Amino acid sequence: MKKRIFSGMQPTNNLHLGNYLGALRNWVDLQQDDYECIFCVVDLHAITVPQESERLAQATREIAAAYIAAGVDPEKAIIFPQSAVPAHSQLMWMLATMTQMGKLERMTQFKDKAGKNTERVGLGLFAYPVLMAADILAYKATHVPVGEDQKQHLELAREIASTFNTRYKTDFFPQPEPQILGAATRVMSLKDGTKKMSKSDESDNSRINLTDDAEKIAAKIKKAQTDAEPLPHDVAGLKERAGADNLVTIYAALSRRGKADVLKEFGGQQWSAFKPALAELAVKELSPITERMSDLLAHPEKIDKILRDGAERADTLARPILRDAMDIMGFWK
Ligand code: AQP
Repeated sequence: MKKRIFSGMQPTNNLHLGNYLGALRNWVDLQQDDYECIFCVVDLHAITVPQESERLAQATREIAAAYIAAGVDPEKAIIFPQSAVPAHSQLMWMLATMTQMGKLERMTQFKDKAGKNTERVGLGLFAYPVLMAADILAYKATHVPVGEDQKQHLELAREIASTFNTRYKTDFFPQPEPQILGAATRVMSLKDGTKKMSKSDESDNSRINLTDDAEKIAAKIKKAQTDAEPLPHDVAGLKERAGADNLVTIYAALSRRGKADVLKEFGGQQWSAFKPALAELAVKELSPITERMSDLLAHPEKIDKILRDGAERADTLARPILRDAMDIMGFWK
């Protein structure tokens, strides 16, 4: 059987360098003949925190445009909005009935996003990992390329698949394999090297957006957190220097080199020499994507067609899998 890849991004804000290096660029690399690729814009996940209804559809188009601009080929891969395929929500409910609350309570993303306010957050935020399991299992996806922050959710998806299989004495759902690839599996905030770069960070200076122009990218990198020491000569010298480690990691990932190799070139130099080199590299990689994105967004009807066709293709794959799962559980038909 052909390997089947599933992954997605939330239309919560513009995509940033972390989304790109941790996931999107790997999706593009994985588009090979022996993989069937399904890339979803996970709008049902986005509404686990409040979204403006006037913005949601356009944000969905923008994420789809970013996928295509980065190199996802809509002729080969399926690109679609999660809300357009009902199997995601239906399977989620079925799987929710066999997911323990205790396991969901241990999810670090829930704890981070809920903060101290766990009594008042919505059920959707709590159940987010079950929907993610349904997203993957609705296609019997075998591989899931994600950043490191999604590893815990993916482990839970594997457990949920096992619970279903054990409960119904079947091998119906495969165990989806995480693919955490590249040098930058967890890109950190430019303002605080101990915090993940995130779309929802209040400070725009904490991240490089795929829509930032060259000037903005250079300005953000210039302001990025480092320390008073010059760049070290080896990777061990980055220990306890989160901001420094982050910038070297980003450079390594963008240039597809190892960190040791980067430090061979820049070790002993000042940040004032390294930062412009990093900015130049980031602009070289991102500006063609930004340009293609704005060309694509000038024709929203073309993006809508890709999303509609994608939804149809995704529905054709997911519908029979959902029905089979319902048959295994014994539902009327
Ligand atoms: N900082 C990061 N470094 C590497 N990979 C990352 N990803 C996210 N942040 C980083 C990966 O990008 C994919 C899509 O993420 P998402 O849209 O589902 O949302 P998220 O993981 O919650 O990322 P954000 O940017 O922090 O969004 P918000 O602020 O809306 O929650 C995933 O594969 C993720 O691993």
